[in-house]
Amino acid sequence: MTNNNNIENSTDWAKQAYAQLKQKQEQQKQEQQKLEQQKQEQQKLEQQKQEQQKQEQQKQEQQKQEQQLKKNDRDFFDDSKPKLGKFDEEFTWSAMVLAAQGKKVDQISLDEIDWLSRLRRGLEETRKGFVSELLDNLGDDPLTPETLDDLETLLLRADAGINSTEKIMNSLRKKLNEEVVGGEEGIKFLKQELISILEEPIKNSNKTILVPEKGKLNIWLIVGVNGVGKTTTIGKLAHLSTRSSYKTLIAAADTFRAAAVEQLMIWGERSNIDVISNQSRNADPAAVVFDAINSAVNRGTELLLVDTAGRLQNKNNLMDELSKIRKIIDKKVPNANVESLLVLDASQGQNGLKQAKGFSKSANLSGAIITKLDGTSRGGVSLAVSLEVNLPIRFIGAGEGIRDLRPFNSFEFIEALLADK
Ligand SMILES: Nc1nc2c(ncn2[C@@H]2O[C@H](COP(=O)(O)OP(=O)(O)OP(=O)(O)O)[C@@H](O)[C@H]2O)c(=O)[nH]1
Ligand SMILES: [Mg+2]
Repeated sequence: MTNNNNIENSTDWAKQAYAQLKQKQEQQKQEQQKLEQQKQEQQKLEQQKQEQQKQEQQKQEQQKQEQQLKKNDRDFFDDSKPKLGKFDEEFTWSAMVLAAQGKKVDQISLDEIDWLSRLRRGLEETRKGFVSELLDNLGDDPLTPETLDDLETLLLRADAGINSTEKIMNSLRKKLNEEVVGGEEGIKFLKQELISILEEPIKNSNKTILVPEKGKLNIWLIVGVNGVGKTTTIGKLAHLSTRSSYKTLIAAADTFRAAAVEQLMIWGERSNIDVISNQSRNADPAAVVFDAINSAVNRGTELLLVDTAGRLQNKNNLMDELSKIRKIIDKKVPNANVESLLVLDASQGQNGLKQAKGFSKSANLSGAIITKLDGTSRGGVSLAVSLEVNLPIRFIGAGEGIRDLRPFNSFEFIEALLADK
């Protein structure tokens, strides 16, 4: 009986255990099925997502291509983008000049080649009247006192000024007294002398090249008599500045000439830069600068370019106006880096030099910008500015386009000036 009971009990237990096992297995199966289902759903979702992403990518790719096509069209007409010139004589020359400065091929940008070609073309007039004749006279023969006399005349004709010419001639005569100087060597020596004149004030300023200090307010006052190219230069500088990622702002402090603000607005628009102005007639220029400084400080501007009048009722007014502007700047933002840059029109030759002397007395100048080097035969005036007014040349302009201005480089300049040799 006891045994039977035991057997019955054990079969019950076995039955129960079996039933439980079955139930558990069923549960596991269901859970597995559920998991499988979830997994499948997830995979499906993943696939859908991938498909969507792929479609999105394709769409973006297509849009990019369309934009690029449109951009290519725009660039073709847009003068602000460099275009690859022909592999002509100019191109080779530009590459040579850059290589002579130690730049490797992969460091030379299209922009640089493009500029050097244009600079060379710009200086063509000066070169024709000066170098070509000089080279005709020199030939490959050694220098003689007579060829030096010719050189003297040519330097004066290119508006290098009496003092620079004399300095160069003295060095050449000294060299000639010491040794026989061949034609080619003479040109090399001449180039070195010319470069050293241009480099002297640059060296004295302790700044090889003028660049705004990042993360700080730099204010560049652009001054000069009327028509020399101040406003155009501001337009070109603004372009250079934004392209170099400086936060830039323009102050229209020429309130004397009616159309000045409008002209500046157009330049501002070209580079997407705001122009602070006061449209009312004969507004106070110093007040415009005051407002512009406020905006500059609020916006974290890094370069504020100030356009000034080239002509007022009389010359004293002009100088007074400039010193008033300067005082406001010094008082309001004493820690800003301030540059007072005199714009000189190369085609005015020695006349421009007189202006430089006049301004340097009262406008606290720190540098010069030579414009209109294209189409003048008086590019030599740059030498006179460096030697006689002791102003470092900071930029040169050779054309009316937005890209026709570059930081001054004496080596490039002299190579472009004496480009035939
Ligand atoms: N060829 C050439 N023309 C230039 C250059 N820079 C300026 N100009 C032209 O010179 C003329 C006068 O230029 P502006 O920039 O208005 O001169 P500005 O000094 O601001 O003149 P004011 O405001 O009247 O004092 C314009 O026709 C410019 O296009 C240059 O580098 N080359
Ligand atoms: Mg102007």
